[in-house]
This record gives sequence, C-alpha cells and structure tokens, in this order.
Amino acid sequence: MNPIVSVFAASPNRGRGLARDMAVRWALAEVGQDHQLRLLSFADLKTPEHKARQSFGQIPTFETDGLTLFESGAIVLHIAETHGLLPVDPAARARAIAWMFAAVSTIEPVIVEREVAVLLEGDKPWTAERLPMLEARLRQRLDDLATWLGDKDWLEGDFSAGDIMMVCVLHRPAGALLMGDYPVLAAYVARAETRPAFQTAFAEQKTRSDAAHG
Ligand code: GTB
Repeated sequence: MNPIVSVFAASPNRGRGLARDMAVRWALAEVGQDHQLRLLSFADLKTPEHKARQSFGQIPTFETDGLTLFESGAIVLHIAETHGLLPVDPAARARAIAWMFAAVSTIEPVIVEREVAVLLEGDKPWTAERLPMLEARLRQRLDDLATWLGDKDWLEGDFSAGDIMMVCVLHRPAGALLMGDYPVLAAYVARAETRPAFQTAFAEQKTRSDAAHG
C-alpha cells in the first residue's frame, strides 16, 4: 500500500509550499515513493477521526502499513530511515539527524517569534521595541548557520533529510526576507530548489492549491 499523507484540501498558503506537508512531499519525492493524499478541510482537522491521527488536529500525517505518524520532522525522519535519505556512517547519520532538530528547535523558533510579533502582535505598544531584538536574535542564528555551511553544498556531507528540514524552515517568510543578506544561505536554498524532487513536490502542492482556489 502506498502511504497516505494528509494535507489541506485548500492550503491557506496558496501553493507557496509553506505548509508542513511540503517537507514530507519533498522527502517522498527524493526517495521516489508514490503516495496518496487525504484532503482535509479545517473542519475535518478537528474531528475525532483526524485527532486520532494527529492529537492537535493538524496536517500533515502519514499512514503506512501499521503506522500512523504525525509531526513533519518525525515523518521525514521515518522516510529517511526507511529509504536511505541519511548517511550510512553512524556518526554522520547522527549529525544529519541533529541538523533536522536544529532546523525545528534552533532556527525555526527565532523565525516564528519574529513572524508572531509582526502578524499577531503588530498592533501592541511593545512590538516596535521588541522587533530589533527579535531580528538580532534571528540574524545571530543565520550568521552561525552560514558560518557552518561556508563552502559546503549541504549541512552534513551529501544531501540529507537535515537539508530538507532546514530549507523548509528557511523558506518561512521571516527567514526568506533576510536571504538577500546571507549569500551563503541564499545559494544553499537555491541549490535545494533546483533538485528535481523539490520541484516535483512544489509543483504537486501548487497544482492542488490552484485546483482548490481556482
Ligand atoms: N509541528 C507540527 C508539524 O511539523 O507537523 C506543526 C503542524 C502544523 O503547524 N500544521 C498546520 C495546521 O495543520 C499547517 S502547516 N494548522 C491547522 C491548525 O492548527 O488548526 C503550518 C502553516 C499553515 C499555513 C501557512 N501559510 O498559510 O503560509 C504556513 C504554515
């Protein structure tokens, strides 16, 4: 049975590849694994049926023989472990997995903090004062990431699941906005975007979104 991935029936990001199924679709395309989609409305997400798959009522989920998995990072890790999207050498493999965690627990929080400040707290009196501090924190992380990457193509040897998670995080608007200031990171993201699997996954989610939104 091909795995089933649950995604938005009509993604609010309108095909820009920002919803979290993008990393899962990309990983599946990298390993050449066909899959089916479970298309869900916002109302569907909060049903007991979907919450049995994803306790928080979110996408994506991943169903394959005997396993229902949630959390995009855990799904990508599972695909990577079962299909060889991680280094074979145990030490390099552990480090590639560390980069998956770094993407979601070291880089993404500073990006999200800045997004929340602008989108949800933009009208609060303290926001103008907080923004420079949040931007400085974000820039510190991006500086350090760019220093690590240096002239490497990928985070840890060959392309891996760590790069999928990191590039998806850098695509988030607050990260993408700053790429012009980080040529090393911009080149890294561009390199990832030229991968056929990225383009396949991106086109698939865009086609779905275009069909839903007209
Ligand atoms: N940590 C979880 C994971 O990585 O799987 C987070 C999953 C998550 O945030 N899912 C979101 C969701 O289902 C969709 S992707 N939200 C519905 C809900 O919580 O009720 C996040 C997302 C949504 C929309 C945009 N956008 O419009 O640009 C971008 C990202």
